[in-house]
Amino acid sequence: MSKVIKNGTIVTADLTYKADVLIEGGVITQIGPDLTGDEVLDATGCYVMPGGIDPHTHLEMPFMGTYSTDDFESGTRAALSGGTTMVVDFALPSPGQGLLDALQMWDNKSGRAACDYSFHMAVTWWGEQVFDEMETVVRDRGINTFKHFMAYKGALMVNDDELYASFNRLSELGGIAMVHAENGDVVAELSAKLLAAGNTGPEAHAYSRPPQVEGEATNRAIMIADMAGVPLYVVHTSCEDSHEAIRRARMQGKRVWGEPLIQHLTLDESEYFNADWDHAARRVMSPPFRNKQHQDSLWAGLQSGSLSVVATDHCAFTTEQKRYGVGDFTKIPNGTGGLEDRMPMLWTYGVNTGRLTMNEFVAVTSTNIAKILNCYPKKGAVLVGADADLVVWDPEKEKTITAESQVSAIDYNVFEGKHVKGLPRFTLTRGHVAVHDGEMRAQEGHGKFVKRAPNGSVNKALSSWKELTAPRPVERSGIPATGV
Ligand code: DUC
Ligand code: ZN
Ligand code: ZN
Ligand code: ZN
Repeated sequence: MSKVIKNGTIVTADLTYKADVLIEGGVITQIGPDLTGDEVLDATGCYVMPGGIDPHTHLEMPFMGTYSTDDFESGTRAALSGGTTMVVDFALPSPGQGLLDALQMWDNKSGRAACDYSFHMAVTWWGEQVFDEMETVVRDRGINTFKHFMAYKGALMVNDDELYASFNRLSELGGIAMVHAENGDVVAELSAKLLAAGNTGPEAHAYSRPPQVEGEATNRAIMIADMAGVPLYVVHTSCEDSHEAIRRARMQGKRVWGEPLIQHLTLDESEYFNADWDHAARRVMSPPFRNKQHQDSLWAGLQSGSLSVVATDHCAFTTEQKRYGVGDFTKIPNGTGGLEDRMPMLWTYGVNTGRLTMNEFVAVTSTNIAKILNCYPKKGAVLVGADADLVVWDPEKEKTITAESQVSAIDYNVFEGKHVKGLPRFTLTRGHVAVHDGEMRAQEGHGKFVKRAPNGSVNKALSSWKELTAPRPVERSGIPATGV
């Protein structure tokens, strides 16, 4: 049965024009005037855009002694309700666990997804098994992105020797390195010092992770990536210190991307200071919320193109889980939600304020990341042949965000009380109408895994540094017979 989206205005990362969209077998088969189909979806007054892609989620993730509460069922339903049609989650081996073993665990969980999804692989330790399995993950399993935690010392963190080894391996395989860039050694020192001085509350979490720890780690990751010759994607860029490093690297011709979160763009550090314990703890995430100057830097980055993608790092814990950290802020599970609010919040605070054009909105919520992750134009496009992952966006539809009305399974929402204008009329996942005017018709298990191929020779063109400093043996005479 075919469907046609009629009377809408198509908005892509580069074009805005009036046309209908015909969908058959889950893909777009025609774009043009006066199309007909078995079922008509009326898009009068709406924009027809590529569905959102959230490249940074942690669904049902084992972390800090518990599991994040939104799983692939509630998480992908939440995504669809807000116009997001694909999520990319992190398969996370525990230290010592094989990559393929971890991937099996994520395969099992993700069977319930209502929208399409992909995985990034995390490298949480280093050894021959990881080195070997990386090739299988890239070549056979369709995963070309590998995340490294430079923080969470004693748990997920990898050191510089491990980063350098992994980045080199990725360079060989055509993969992309990703980093959670915070200096984990310094965070551990600052945390211990704060606790020893009696600072046990959630605000101490922010003091333990100042912008400098992020700026330092981002710079270090960029330099190591450059030496290894691998493209680098910096997740959750939250501050000018990190953004500045990314901006400079891009100006130097390095393949480096930065990803601000909708939370960091719209919420600031006052959430930790002018509030009760639960309010502050519910907003504990790493990196923490920053001040307004850092926020301005992130918006400027989206406008100028030095930052490329808006994500959520959706990692939702209930209030009860957050209370594991009463008396010790280091035990508050790190993470906030945002999957269903990312698109309406960015539209409201970006497009409606004049900070972003509609085309820029599409670029940073969908098209840019589809290109970076090598799934464009299957995803992130309104083109004939692309998957019909679409959102019919009603710029006049409004609501106030509340935990009570949200899809996410937790008991609060960090955007509680925010008024948004701009919401989906329809969200389609491969042609299936999952949301119609707030009514959920998402189907558990509808989602499919999206395979992504490695990059070709592009990795080698990163910078000329490697060529210029390649080891050259020097022929010399007059070598002394003995050393000192
Ligand atoms: N930061 C969070 O806040 N939660 C999940 C992992 C991370 O890096
Ligand atoms: Zn992270
Ligand atoms: Zn994360
Ligand atoms: Zn279906």
